[in-house]
Amino acid sequence: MIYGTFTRVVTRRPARSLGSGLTGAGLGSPDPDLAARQHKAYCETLRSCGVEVIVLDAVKEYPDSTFVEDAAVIAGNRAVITRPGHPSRLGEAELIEPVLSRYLDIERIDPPGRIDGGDVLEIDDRILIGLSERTDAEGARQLCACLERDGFACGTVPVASGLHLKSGVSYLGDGIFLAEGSMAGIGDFPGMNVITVADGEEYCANCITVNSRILFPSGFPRTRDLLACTGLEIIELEMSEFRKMDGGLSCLSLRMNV
Ligand code: CIR
Repeated sequence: MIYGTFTRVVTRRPARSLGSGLTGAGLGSPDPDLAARQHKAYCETLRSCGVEVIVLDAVKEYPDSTFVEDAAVIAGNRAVITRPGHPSRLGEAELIEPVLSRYLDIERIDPPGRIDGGDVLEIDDRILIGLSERTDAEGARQLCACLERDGFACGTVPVASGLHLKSGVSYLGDGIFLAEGSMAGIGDFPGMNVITVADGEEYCANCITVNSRILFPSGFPRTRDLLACTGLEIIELEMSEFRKMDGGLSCLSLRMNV
C-alpha cells in the first residue's frame, strides 16, 4: 500500500466563532468568510484527489472544532477517539465519534489521559506520539496499547517547540520527512531522509500526502522547490485564516482508507 492512500476524509466547516479559539500565533483575527472559502477549496482539492469528503456542520460552541484531526486518531480500520488536551476542546471528541463509527472500529482514550491527534504521526507501520502541552504520557500509553494490538510499533518523542508534533514535521511517504530545523533529527531511522524546511518557512512543515499528491500551504516557495525531489505533484492551498489559529493542513481533516 502506497503511504497516504485515502478513500474518504471527514472535515468540519469552520464556525464564525473561529476567532474565539485557542491561538498563540499573534497574526490577528481570522476573517470568517475567507476561512469558509479556504475550507471549501481544501475540500474541493481533496475531491480532485479522488477522495470522498464528508463535510460536517460548523459547531459554534467549539470554535476550534474545524481542526478535526485533534479529536481522533485513525490508523488502519481503527479510530481512537481522543481526549483533547485543552479543556475547551474536550467536548469535540464526542462530536466526532458518530461519523467515524460508520466506517471504523472505535476505541477511546480514558481519563486522565490527554492526547491531541496533531501529536500523532504515522510513519508507515510506526506511530510516533509527541509529548506536548496537549498530549501527556498517559494518553500516549493508552494510544500505544491500542495501536500495538493492531500491529503498529509505537514510540514517543518530546515536542520542544510549537503546538503539536506535526506542527514541525510531516511524513510524506517513501522514507521522506519534511521537518523544520529543530525536528530534523526525527528521521534518524535507517533508510529515512529528512528535507529541512527553508529558514523562515517553518509553518509549511505541516503538509499532507494524499493519493500521490502533496497538499502544501501556499507562500513557501523555497521549501516547495525542495519537494520536487519527491516526484509527487504539489498542490498549494491558501491557509492564512487557519494559520492565525495555529492550524495547519493536516488539522483540517481525518483521513481514512476504508
Ligand atoms: C488549538 O490550539 O487547539 C487550535 N487553535 C489549533 C489546532 C491545530 N491542530 C492541529 O495542529 N492538529
